[in-house]
Amino acid sequence: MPGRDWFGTLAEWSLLGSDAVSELRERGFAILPDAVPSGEMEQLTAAYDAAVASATGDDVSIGSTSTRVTDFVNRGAEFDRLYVLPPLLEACCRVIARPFKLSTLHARTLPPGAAYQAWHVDVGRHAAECPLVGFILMVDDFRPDNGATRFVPGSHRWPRAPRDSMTDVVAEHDRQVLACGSAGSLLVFDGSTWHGHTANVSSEPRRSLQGAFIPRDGYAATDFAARMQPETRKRLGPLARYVLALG
Ligand SMILES: O=C(O)CCC(=O)C(=O)O
Repeated sequence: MPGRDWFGTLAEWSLLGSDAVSELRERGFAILPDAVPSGEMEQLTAAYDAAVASATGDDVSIGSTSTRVTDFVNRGAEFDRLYVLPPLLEACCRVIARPFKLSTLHARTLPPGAAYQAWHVDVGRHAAECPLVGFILMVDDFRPDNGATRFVPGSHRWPRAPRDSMTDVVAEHDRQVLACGSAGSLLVFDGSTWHGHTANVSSEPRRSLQGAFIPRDGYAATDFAARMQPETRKRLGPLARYVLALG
């Protein structure tokens, strides 16, 4: 028996709101406040800290401006809803416009003192993984002083990536805007939009959960089938199984 046509089902959803739809289309990104209600953030933040603290080995990468911990599909039930949030999946339908799957879900913490990240796009224009939808759940408020993500609105339609267009890839761009929001807000963006985090000059870390969706025939950066833990598998509903491209 053929599986359910999840893409067809999701493509009929209309939960994003017209402002977010037009921001995503015209600017290349949108901020969805309260994607996780404020009353649930304390528990999610505690789960984030515990998961990051217990991660080991190759799952942890300490970069020059942030620390990343991979695979939040398998780090607790608190994170299960993040990659099946209906407005996020609707954004995927709109931007990717064909069946898609999750490619990554990780934590990214910017410590105090983190420098600007270079302007970049998340996918090459001709890659099988394009279009890509990126998302960032703000675990802390994103503010101008703690490293809020910056974007160049409309740059998702530009033919060239920042490194092919700028001599200084951390310099301010005259059209840049900061994506600020309260903890629990979800930043959704077309991965071809120029972006990067700003500097964290505050005294606290800026925590976030980030991921990407790609066309279903693209190469996922995380092999969720191979990493799947039995306790995670037991929790997955049919939509999560579709999104994770599990057989
Ligand atoms: O953490 C952020 O604000 C952006 C991170 C990002 O764009 C990336 O790591 O590719």
